[in-house]
Amino acid sequence: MLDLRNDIDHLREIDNAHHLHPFTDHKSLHEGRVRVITGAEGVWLTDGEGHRILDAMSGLWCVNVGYSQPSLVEAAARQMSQLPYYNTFFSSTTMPAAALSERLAAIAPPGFSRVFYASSGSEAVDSALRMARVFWQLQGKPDKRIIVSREYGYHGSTLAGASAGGMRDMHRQGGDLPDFRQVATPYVYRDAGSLSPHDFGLQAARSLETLIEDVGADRIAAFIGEPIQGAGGVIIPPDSYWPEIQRICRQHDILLIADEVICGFGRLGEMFGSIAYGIEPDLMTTAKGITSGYIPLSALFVGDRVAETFIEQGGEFYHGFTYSGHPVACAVALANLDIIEGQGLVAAAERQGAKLRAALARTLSGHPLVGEIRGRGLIGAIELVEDREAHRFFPGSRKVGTTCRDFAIEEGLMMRACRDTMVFAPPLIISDDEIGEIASRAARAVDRTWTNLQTA
Ligand code: PXG
Repeated sequence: MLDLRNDIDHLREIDNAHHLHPFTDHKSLHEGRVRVITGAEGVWLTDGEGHRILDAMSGLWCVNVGYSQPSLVEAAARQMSQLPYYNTFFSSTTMPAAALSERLAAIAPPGFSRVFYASSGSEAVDSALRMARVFWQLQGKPDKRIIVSREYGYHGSTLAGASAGGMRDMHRQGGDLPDFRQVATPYVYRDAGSLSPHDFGLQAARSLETLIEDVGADRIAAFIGEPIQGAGGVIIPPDSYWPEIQRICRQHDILLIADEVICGFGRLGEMFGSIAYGIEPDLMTTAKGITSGYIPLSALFVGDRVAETFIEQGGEFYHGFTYSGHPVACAVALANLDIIEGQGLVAAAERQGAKLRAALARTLSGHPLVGEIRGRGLIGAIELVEDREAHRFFPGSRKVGTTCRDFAIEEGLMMRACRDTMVFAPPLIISDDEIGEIASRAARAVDRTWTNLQTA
């Protein structure tokens, strides 16, 4: 085998020649230079040039326990040597799949006793949507098919996930199945205007009620939403929002799906976002933090009302994946939960998140480019704006967000730009010193963006 570790340029060449990347402008990647990541430790990445980059994004919002946890590696190796694969179809199970199910049921919010496995967040969402529709078929209401989601929602990249999401670019590229509708999102900074956050939260939730009046509750299967919207720009709802959504769903008998793919497993300072916001969903999709990204796994938590309907009524649910309940992935998830619980990482998310927001306030509040710094637990955002008084954003053509992201990476900080909203979600193991590093590096990136705008 070739040893590519010492030949990063060769690695770039073969990658360029043979690898099409996800969510990528292929033309510009081919004209530019792919970033090679060669290793990672704790919260730090190492790139092909030997630079150390503080990963304030936990990869893609997933490496909750950080990059160097030997117990996850050992759990995978042990399971691989004992039983590397067996499926959970045709009345079979494996030890890790059964044990993880019991463990997940124990930490789930009340009303959840069962899980359904897949390998990605998108598959968990797809499973939730199909389960919701079949649930209504079993209830004798086959016309309840429509899935309602929100502007800027992200629910994955399969046809169903893209259709459920609120990203128009994904709809335009074929993710536009019938029977999907979008309603407003509670984006306080952008839209509240003179309304109090409380009143604005109620108003945003009631866009669901308006849609129900329009299409009829007898055609709507489910509402899906992230407790805090992640990929859409860390949109944090006012406290009035979720109780009102819950009321509307209950009143009209619409299933409520909490998409916890980012919020789940400690990110918000509670084990699940639904606990943080007092949501009582019927279905809950999780992935990412369930194994801290060490190996693909997702779990759809199925509420008792839905699960018991399937169990009592019988009839095959024609749905599942080769890797549903993969024993190696489940074994890693168990080791991952040992760390999250054993090291108190849920409480750490709350504690370190507050410190991170305070540190960012010290280095960035009052900066002419910064409209707002917001967050909950270890997820947050910095709004870069043209006019702080009017909450006015720059025109997209100025590319302020991606400019700031590129400066941040040069400063050794991995952040992500959602439009001009800089978002972060570092590993839950982040130390006080590393929090200080995020704040000072982010401030340098924002300063350089500001200087760049003055001279452009
Ligand atoms: N739901 C939510 C809430 C997510 O954030 C998915 C579903 C889909 O998960 P999979 O495992 O199929 O990717 C996600 C994924 C980004 C980014 O750049 C966000 C995600 C994935 C990739 C990139 O913010 N979220």
